[in-house]
Amino acid sequence: MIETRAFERSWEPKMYTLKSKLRDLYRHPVGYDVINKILLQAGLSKGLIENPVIGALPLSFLNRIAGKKLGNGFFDALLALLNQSNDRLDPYSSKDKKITPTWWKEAVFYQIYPRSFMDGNGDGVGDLPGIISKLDYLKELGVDALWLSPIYDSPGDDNGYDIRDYQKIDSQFGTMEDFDLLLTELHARNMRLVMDLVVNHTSDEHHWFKEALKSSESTYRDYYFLRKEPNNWTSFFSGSAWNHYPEEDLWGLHLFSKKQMDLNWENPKLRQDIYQMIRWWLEKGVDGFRLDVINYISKETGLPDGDSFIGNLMGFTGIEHYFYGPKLHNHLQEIQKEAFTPYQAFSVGETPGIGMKMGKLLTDDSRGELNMMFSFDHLETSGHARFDQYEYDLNYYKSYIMDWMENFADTSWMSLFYDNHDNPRMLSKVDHTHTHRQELAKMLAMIQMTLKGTPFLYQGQELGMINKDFHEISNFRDVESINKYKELCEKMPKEEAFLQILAGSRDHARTPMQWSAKPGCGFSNAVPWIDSDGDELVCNAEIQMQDSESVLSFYRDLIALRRKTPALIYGDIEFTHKKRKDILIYTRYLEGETYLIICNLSNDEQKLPGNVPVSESLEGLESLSASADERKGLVLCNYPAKVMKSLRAYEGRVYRI
Ligand code: ISL
Repeated sequence: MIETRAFERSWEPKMYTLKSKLRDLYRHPVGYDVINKILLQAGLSKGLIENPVIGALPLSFLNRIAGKKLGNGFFDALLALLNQSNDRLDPYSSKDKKITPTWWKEAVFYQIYPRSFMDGNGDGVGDLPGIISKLDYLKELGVDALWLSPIYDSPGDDNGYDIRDYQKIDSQFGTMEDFDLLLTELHARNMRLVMDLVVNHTSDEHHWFKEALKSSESTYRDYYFLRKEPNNWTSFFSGSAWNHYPEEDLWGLHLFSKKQMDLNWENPKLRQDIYQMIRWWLEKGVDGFRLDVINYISKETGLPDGDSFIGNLMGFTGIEHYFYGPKLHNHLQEIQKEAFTPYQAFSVGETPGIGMKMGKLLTDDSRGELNMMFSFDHLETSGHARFDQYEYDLNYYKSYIMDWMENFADTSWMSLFYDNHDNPRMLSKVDHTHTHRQELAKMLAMIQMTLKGTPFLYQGQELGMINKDFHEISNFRDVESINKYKELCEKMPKEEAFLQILAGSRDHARTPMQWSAKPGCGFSNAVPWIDSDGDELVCNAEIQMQDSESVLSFYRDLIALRRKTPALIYGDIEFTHKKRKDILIYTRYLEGETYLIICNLSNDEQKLPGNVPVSESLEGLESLSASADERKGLVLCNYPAKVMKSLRAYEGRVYRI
């Protein structure tokens, strides 16, 4: 057990009304996160509520701060969320809590999008034999665990997130024998496997749904939301969230594509079927799961209409009725008890819309729900959404990370990521021109590997892969991009619609992994299912493996450093120069061992602050080619040549002090 600082904040359970003071609501974990989310979406500062005058105002005053008409629906929804929860646990009262060391806190995870990783059978689509052929590459990089995006039998409407049969491997990816071999090969290398668990919805081709549609007598009818009337909820993939089935004159709920039908978690039989399926995979030896949109599984009884203000603000109508539903905690505890705990399975929840304090309620050690969660609040800066064309300011990331590192506490453990299969590449968001591609890639890596939490890399990130130069809408494959383009074209000129898709498309992260400069990127001998744009000629694993200065080599060095340095894993973290724009400075320390990390978050040269905690150890750092002693503790830097007393564009340094 490792001693850590305690977090304390008093929080009194009570009933909330329109007259409740903003600061009281802000003390409630749900109130805190929801109010922050609104401020974030509206591009307003989070400090606002902490202002004593504003904090003393009643909830109804939010109308004026948000500058828009919130309406009764909004207040009802917020008050219902606050009053509904039996979340009377104050996650911040945990004095003297300690970190329990665990493999997944020490591990570096690597996400594979199987369709785009490596094609073993030459059909243009990645597969399991392809993955097996690259395990040594991953081992050498220092990866401890893989998270595989879905490989189950699927019609492929959302690239596998629409599952037809949970216990079958999709023939595009291989066979169950291939899967078993993958697992054996991973375990033989002392690596672990985390599968994607998609249980908010199934494909409309799943036999449960087909049966459900057949008759009102079917056991499966109640496995889904099949109703005579739709409500006003909208889908994440454009349009209404309801599809009409004329055979039975019924409407079916799908928060995602028309072929992804939401499951009704109120039904105990459905839940048991799911647990059985999970146990079946755990019996096979898989080590855990990433739980797709798991915070959406509990929907408010009766599926009431969504509020239009919230719908406009968030871009999706109805979300307040399921992003943190009434039975979410019960369901998670049940999954844990029925399926995960007996196998000591690892779990990380994908939880869009969940902020820091609600995240804590989902992951606190004492809750028995999830080990970790993915929050997404760092992926766009305040006031921006994924399809906006803007440059990401890393100062926002600095404030986000300081907040989480200081307040998430040690009985919860943070996941650290920039890229995944649902987002454009972080490198491109920050630097549209890619002028400092290598340095920025390395600096982001340095931050990710030295913060307190578990890093998740996404395939290609270790090479510094960037967004793709898509030219026309036919280049895109993603159902979300295609639907959204159609929707936007009804409201604006095609060119403008295209630019939005180009800014936010998930396909930027789904092009072939760039193994080599060969046609097909060394990913496939055939024409890949989605094109690359020629970037593989300058950025690929083959070149980078031979280059000790490459982004790949830098990742390898950083991962190795993290692995052998307990201070970088379990050590405390402390930020200095918090208000200093463009510079991020923090230390990690444990049992007398201290590391100092200094990063320039901008593309301009920055003077090193004079009062860096250990300024004497920075003196005389003239040459990186000098011996270790002469370098006085400089462990890693993303620039090869001279060390100067200022920081170059996106320069990052790790010192041992
Ligand atoms: O891309 C989004 C929609 O605008 C994200 O909100 C994303 O859909 C959300 O994070 C949920 O993602 C997960 O579930 C989806 C699937 O399409 C994504 O690939 C998956 O990561 C439905 O299963």
